[in-house]
Amino acid sequence: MRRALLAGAAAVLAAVSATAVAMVHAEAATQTLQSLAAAKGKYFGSATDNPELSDTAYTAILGGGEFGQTTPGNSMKWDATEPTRGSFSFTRGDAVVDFAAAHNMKVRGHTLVWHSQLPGWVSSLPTGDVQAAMENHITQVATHYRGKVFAWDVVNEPFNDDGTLRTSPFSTAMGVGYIADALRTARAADPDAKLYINDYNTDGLGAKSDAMYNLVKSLQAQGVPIDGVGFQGHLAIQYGFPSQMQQNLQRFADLGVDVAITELDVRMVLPRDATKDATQATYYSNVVKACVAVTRCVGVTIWDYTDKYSWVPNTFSGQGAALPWDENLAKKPTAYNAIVSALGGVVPSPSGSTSPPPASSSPPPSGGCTAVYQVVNQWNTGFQGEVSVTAPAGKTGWKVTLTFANGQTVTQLWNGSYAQSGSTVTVTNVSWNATPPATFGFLANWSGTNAAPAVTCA
Ligand code: 9MR
Repeated sequence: MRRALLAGAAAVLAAVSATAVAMVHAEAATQTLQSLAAAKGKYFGSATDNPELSDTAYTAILGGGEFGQTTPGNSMKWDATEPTRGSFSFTRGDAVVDFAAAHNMKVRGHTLVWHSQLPGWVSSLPTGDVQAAMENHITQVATHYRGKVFAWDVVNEPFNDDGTLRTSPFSTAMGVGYIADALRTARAADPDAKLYINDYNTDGLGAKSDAMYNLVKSLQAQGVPIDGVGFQGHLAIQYGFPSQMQQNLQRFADLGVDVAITELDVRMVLPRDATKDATQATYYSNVVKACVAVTRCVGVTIWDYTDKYSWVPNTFSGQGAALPWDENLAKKPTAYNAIVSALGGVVPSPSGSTSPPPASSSPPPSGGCTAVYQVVNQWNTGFQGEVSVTAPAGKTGWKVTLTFANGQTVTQLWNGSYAQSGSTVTVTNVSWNATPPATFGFLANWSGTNAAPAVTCA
């Protein structure tokens, strides 16, 4: 009798936990950064660039539902669009626009007037000719992309860090008035695009954001079209989090302009470790929460989503690891889950493993390791899976088998070597991750049903 009762209770518990697992699965399949942001009336985006668009593993994630917005990192800048005077090239920018259109992403245009990535011919113009060149550039580029971008960074980085006006061919020729002229010219070329000024180190309260604030007020007083202010959000954990970011965004919103986080990344001094990752995650969380808390914050864009294509290591020697996906296109659970939580989402718990993580007092699992499988992203015909391998200290070398029931086929796998034979995928460690904990990721095709595989670890 007692045995029968216990067996019955165990069956009920098993059914309840199976339901819980199924719920987490359903949640994980539909919840993306974009879907969470959209539920709050915002977008979540990633910058991209043309060389990356030929990397199919990269584009599978970029266009796979996590992001509802993109910004071309370089291809709409002056040196790309008008390398010689009057001769315009839109091929690379158009490629980004086409990718975005095919994957349900909106585009921020970046950028019309900037002191950097400016072709030599602009810098050598006589001052009397700069205004005409600037107006023509804005008119041609904004007209070409009319209806294709929802916003323009019309002017980029107009200030020095102390809040004084940055010297550029434009400020030299026209003084601060170049900003009003640029905005008016952009409005005439594309009356529907939201017109932004965008800068870095303006994320928190301080002299530089005060300068931006005063500029916006003064433009509004002159009747100049200004719809938004972009806060780039290039942060570094070693320099501290910007002071009172939410209050800063709010004071701009209170002027009646939109605000956006336009180029977010959070770099660190390499190498990565768990403590730095945790600090980075709080930065991501704080930025996203600040945007969520400000109604007029329209969205957050990370400055590409993967360390594979980050600008950081090329600019700051010894620094990097700034993005929520690593250089192998694997999600960093710490940063990613922090963003998910900040957007009000449920952090997916590992599920689908045949061997749940052992309690600290349990004996070592048979085979000496535990593998936890999860789907981190899924779209029409493909999905991205991730497996975490843990083991008691002392184990070197691991082998995970995944046996799929629905014909799933792995097309690419990172942080492991793999072979697929029929329904069974066998994955072994690579030289540098032989000692658990280790995580590998993969892309696979599916159709019909995408049930979690049976998992073993040895
Ligand atoms: O991501 C861009 C990188 O590929 C370029 O080499 C760099 C050149 O200046 O510009 C990067 O993007 C910048 C953006 O346009 C404006 N804000 C700072 C960004 C990082 O440098």
